[in-house]
Amino acid sequence: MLAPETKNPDKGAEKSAQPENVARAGGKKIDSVTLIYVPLHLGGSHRGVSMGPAAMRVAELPESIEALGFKVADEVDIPVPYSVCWWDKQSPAKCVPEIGQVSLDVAAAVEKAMAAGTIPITIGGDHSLAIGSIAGVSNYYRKLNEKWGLFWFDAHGDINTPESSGSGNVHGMPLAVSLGTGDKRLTDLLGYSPKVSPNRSVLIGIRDLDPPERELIDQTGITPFTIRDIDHLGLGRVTDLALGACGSDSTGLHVSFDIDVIDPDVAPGVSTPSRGGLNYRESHLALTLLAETQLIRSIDIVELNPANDIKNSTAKLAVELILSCLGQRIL
Ligand SMILES: [Mn+2]
Repeated sequence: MLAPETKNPDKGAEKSAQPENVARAGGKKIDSVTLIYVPLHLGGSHRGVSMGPAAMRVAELPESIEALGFKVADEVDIPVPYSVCWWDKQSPAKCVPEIGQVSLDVAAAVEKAMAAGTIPITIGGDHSLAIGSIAGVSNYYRKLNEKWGLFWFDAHGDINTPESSGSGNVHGMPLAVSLGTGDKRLTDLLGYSPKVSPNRSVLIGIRDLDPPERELIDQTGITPFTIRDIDHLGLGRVTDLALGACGSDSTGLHVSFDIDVIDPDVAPGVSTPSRGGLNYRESHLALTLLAETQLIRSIDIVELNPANDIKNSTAKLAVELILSCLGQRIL
């Protein structure tokens, strides 16, 4: 049996507590995160997602991050109106003014966290929160005049427009909004659009698309990797190809991870489950490979719905996935 690490002072002295595979800012290893909790349910018709942040706290997210060797520099709770909102005259999309306000708050918190040299981890809540987090990330790099890439993991395209969407739910539109297509009150947040270039954006794990979304993926020019591509090539190869598609000169990567990209047998606590998703190991592998690039600079983890979960198991998995993003290694 191997001796416990505490009985081997040499090993302890050589190894820092913090994993090596972490993002750097200006060549310096980042040693802290900011947790941004967004109990946003207005983008979909599933109120249970508003309990996501609480479930992540119950699953000991802050404690687990600190045990990995990071400081939790700050925990921010973004206020979300809990009233019912609906369509307005300007758009077939629902709750646009309310989501716009939450997006501004999220964008400000994310940008501030990055400027402070921490990794913002935005915890949902439904995927419409990515309109705000990506706006914040975009504004951060824009001021530095640096290039960055977007990794969007999802069972769905999230690339609907108000016109193509059957439901009007904004959580089916945030990728389109970030690429500059959709309700102007959302695309033009912070005064410019698009927030991210399609040439540096990839969509991974898709298997459940609305018919117009196929065309929209084609029109926007984002690089898609379907679940069929993952079956055929393996997730390792797909990740390599995706990194190539994001551009080798990117300073950082934003990971927007919708938990429904994972198979519902493994992650039942989501709003819109879709069979045939990533298995447990694949979901970790994707994030571990990205962590090894030392480029993950900001993270969203979204669509956790504790009302559908079994004994908080999906929240616990989401905590583990964040640790993989932060460079947790087996050896
Ligand atoms: Mn999504």
